[in-house]
Amino acid sequence: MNNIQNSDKRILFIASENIGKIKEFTQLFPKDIFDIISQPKTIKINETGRTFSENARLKATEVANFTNQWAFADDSGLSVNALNGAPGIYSARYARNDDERIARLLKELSLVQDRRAIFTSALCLAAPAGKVLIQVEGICKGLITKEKKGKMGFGYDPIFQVLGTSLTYAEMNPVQKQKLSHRGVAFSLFLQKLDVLLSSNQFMS
Ligand code: ITT
Repeated sequence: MNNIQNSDKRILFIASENIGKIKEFTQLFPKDIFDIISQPKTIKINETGRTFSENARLKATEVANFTNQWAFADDSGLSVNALNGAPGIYSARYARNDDERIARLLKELSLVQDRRAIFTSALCLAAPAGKVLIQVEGICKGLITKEKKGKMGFGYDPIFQVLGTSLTYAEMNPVQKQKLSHRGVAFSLFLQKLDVLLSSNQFMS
């Protein structure tokens, strides 16, 4: 990562109300570049996009506009093969809370052999006033387990087993999850683009 002085640090709002995501991003972001702050509670964003990328863009630009600071958003979700990609962008709206979302998914798949699913994370960085500077997407392939396994993480973690491993996200420690997860993959692409941005004039404006 570029050599940036502390005095050049920018405030970065994480445009999210999801505590699990905010925790992961706080661990992922290089501490010397941004001071990370959670989205103001007064902002309510309607996720009207048709794709993960559109929704990430919407969240980042609205928070950047509102705060006149840098804003970063993640739109993510679980697309299940046997459900034609559902819940997909509606993953957060699939039921009222994590337990109910998991219960609904396991019920819908109770008689289904094909357990394949893909987790997607779309990330977006917007400059103050809302100009989009970075958009990337990462995925992780896996299988929906028949029951919950593991206690770590958040959301659908206990029922998403990463392809090529015997572990669900919830059985992985944060470092393991970062390495393999949709968000970890997207974030390493994001860091490559951020590095380029840091050397350009746009970061200083
Ligand atoms: P924000 O929009 O405020 O960021 P949200 O929870 O509504 O929070 P999304 O609209 O992106 O976020 O919905 C993502 C859904 O997928 C939500 O139910 C998450 O809990 C779940 N999810 C995303 N990443 C996950 C991960 O790494 N592990 C488990 N579940 C995840």
